[in-house]
Amino acid sequence: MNVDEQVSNYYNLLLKRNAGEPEFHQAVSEVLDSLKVVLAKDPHYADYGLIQRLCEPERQLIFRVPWVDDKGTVQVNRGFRVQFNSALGPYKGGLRFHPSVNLGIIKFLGFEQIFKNSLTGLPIGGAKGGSDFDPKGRSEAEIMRFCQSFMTELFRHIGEYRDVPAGDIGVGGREIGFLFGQYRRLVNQHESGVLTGKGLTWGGSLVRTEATGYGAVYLTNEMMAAHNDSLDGKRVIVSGSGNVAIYATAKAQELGATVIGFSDSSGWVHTPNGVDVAKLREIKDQRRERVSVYADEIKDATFHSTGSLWSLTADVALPCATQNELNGEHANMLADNGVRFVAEGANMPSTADAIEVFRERGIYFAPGKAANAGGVATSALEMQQNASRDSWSFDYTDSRLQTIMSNIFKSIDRTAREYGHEGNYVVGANIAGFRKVADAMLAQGVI
Ligand code: NDP
Ligand code: 2IT
Repeated sequence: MNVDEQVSNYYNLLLKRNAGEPEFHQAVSEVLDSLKVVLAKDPHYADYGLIQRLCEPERQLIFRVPWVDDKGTVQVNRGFRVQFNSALGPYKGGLRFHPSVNLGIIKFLGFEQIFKNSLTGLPIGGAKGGSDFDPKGRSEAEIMRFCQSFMTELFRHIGEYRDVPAGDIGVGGREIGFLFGQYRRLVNQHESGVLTGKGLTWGGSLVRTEATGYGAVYLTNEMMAAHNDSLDGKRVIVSGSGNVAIYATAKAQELGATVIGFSDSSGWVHTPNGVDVAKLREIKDQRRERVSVYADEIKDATFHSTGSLWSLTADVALPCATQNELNGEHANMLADNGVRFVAEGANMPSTADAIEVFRERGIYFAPGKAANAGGVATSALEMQQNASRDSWSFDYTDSRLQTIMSNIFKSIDRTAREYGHEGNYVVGANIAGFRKVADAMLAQGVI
């Protein structure tokens, strides 16, 4: 059997056993495609059912999350934690609270997390969790009661050496606080290493809040430098306006770029003269309002509820909102309007079609598992600080993050060349992430 047949057998079996989970299929399909060249060169990576084991989570938890809303009505949500792979270290990955969450989405995110965490070079396995709870329009008291109920089941499955959740869409510092409080109460221990993204006075790390956005821009800068370019003076499109988008915007502008647009699920804002980051933070982080409010309050900004953010003329695009937000048509618009570099702050924001267009049209593309790894890497730095009961300065932690992002770029660039796909950072990231996990799994036997 040749490698193509071998890989399509794995994939067809996966489709059959995981029906109705298109995002999970998409994430696995991209990785398996990249692995063909690895299996052709080193067939031992198919030994001992390695690929089948890699695609099957070690453990999948689904649980009921009942809570009482402000009107006294009982609400029932569904909670998930998919503990995908712990060959390199304790399970690690965020929690997402969004009405679209289902098992397939958590599996795609957990699967991506394995390779991302491997690329950081730090000892962390891959996991993801969350709930179909919709925080929009909920009071703070409702969010607290939901978090407490969610943790009342999750607590028995996590721990400093077992599984360390963090934030993702809909889960930021406030939610991590409510989750940590309930965990601490249930186990009667101040086990700070059980969650990351904590507040600075109770075990959190400086730079964790900024890390994903900053890291994505550090990696973009490395990728641009490798092609004799830089962010200085460039026009950048950033999608989303949450944690990742805000700090990607801040760092890109600090490095001399102008961020000319951002968005949320209600529409997008054109900011031809750049973004007032303090204002955006105030509107999104503190007031928790929609992006149109930014355009109401800032003179040069205009809000658009139709059309596409991706139609702006720019040099760089950083999708930082959610999966599959950028399709083939959008990718063509970007190419037509001058974009030469794309880096994914979000997880899998580009569809398979979009990635194909980037490749055909010569756009350099850094996939999420490399470009947004700065968040989880800084979570691992938070774990190091918790383990040593220490806290590091902002500058020291930021310099560690910069080194990690630089090493990730070097590793994906080198690996792409090694396998004959120079400049294809999708192949580079998938293979570099895979090899380390695969070697660990082979060394540890069939488990
Ligand atoms: P936030 O909840 O802070 O912000 C999410 C942003 O994306 C909001 O602007 C939101 O708009 C928008 N968005 C979410 N879902 C949709 C949707 N279905 N359609 C359109 N817009 C949407 O989340 P983060 O910034 O933390 O996460 C953004 C992305 O980055 C996600 O893909 C996440 O997995 C990824 N990521 C996050 C990391 C982290 O450390 N936080 C680390 C690595 C990756 P609205 O408010 O209207 O919903
Ligand atoms: O997708 C991600 O890498 C995250 N949401 C961050 C995970 C973490 O454990 O910090």
